[in-house]
Amino acid sequence: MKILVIGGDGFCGWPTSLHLSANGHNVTIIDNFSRRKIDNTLNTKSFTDIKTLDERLQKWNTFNNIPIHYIEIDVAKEYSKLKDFIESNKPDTIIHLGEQRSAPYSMKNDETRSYTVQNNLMGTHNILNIIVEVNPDIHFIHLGTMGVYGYGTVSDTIIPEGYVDVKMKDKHGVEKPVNILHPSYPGSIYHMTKTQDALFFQFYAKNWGLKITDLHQGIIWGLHTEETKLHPHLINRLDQDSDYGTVLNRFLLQSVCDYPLTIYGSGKQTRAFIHIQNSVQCIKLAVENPPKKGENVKIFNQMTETIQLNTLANTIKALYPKTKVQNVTNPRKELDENSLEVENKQFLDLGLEPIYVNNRDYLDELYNAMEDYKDNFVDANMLPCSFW
Ligand code: USQ
Repeated sequence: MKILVIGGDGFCGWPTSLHLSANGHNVTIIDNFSRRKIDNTLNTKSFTDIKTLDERLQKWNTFNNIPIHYIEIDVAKEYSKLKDFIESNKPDTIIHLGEQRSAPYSMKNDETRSYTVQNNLMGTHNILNIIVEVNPDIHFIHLGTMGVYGYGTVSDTIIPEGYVDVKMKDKHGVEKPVNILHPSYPGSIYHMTKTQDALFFQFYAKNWGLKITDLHQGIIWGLHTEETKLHPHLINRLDQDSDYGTVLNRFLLQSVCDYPLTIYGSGKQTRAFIHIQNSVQCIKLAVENPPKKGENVKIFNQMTETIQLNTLANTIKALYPKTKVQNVTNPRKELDENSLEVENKQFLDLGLEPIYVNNRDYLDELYNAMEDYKDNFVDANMLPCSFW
């Protein structure tokens, strides 16, 4: 299949591109290198030594028969360039991993709020708009987030995959069943853009019959996939700073670097998690199982387990006894404590084999990989610097 990966130089996009390429797909990357540029503005860098996209691809293309190529386009700003490219490239599938994905960064100040809305909503809308014009048969896959559902909206529920059955009263007071998108409860500007994307998708699927898949992903952990492990030039980025670093990877690298784990608030927040290897497998499954034309937007919960943050910290403490923890005043407006159960039957039915956090091999692999990059630890970026 011919696949465009937008954001193919990023933390999800790079290993996704390699995984699809390794499985025989013809991949082209579109990227504007915004993640690398934002690192510079935040005075931080990937914990791992990542190569330029040119160097990465030069190496990958020695491993694989079908080379991956790339083109630099800002999908939110360069509409004509993007349209011309999609017209000439003729992809079967477009995977959009090019949104600004940090909740703290999106809440940092008025400029980052504005940038996140402009980048995420314009980018997503431009692609949909072009698909209608160029080829409505293109399958569009978007990386959404578990955070759109909110936490603890209705106690003791299991979060369904995108839709809920509700009853609405007609004018005679008779209750009638309807199936609707799960109500949105975003906790940041970033999460809000994902909830607004969902309305774009519903409208474009209904009006033009576009084939759209939205992946509501949990917090990724891990670094390596089968493909990124093949050579040091292929290594993935690993965000360590308090804006882009995510909780499990940060806890582990803090332990490696003898820095006390930064538990925000009570540590009783429960979140959904998925290993990066499982994440790329899910995207491949989504590519190979598109919705039919005219069907509802296909929504998957792309996660494998839910864990409370204190449990996570205790697991790391038990495995790596030198670990210390600290309780940090929560910089975010979020529930101090929540329970979370999530339905993920669709990917399991398609054959996904979950990698769980209590799988010692995967945690050790990550811990050992981090040991090699201890010199890249930036102490100054560990405590929160975005507050809301
Ligand atoms: N947290 C800590 N200590 C830290 C960092 C975070 O206690 O050092 C806490 C946060 O307060 C929060 C939880 O850990 O309760 C998760 O925070 P996070 O930064 O790991 O993840 P989040 O901001 O929710 O966003 C990340 C990705 C985002 C993705 C989302 C999936 O950046 O792109 O959409 O995870 S989910 O959280 O399921 O919506």
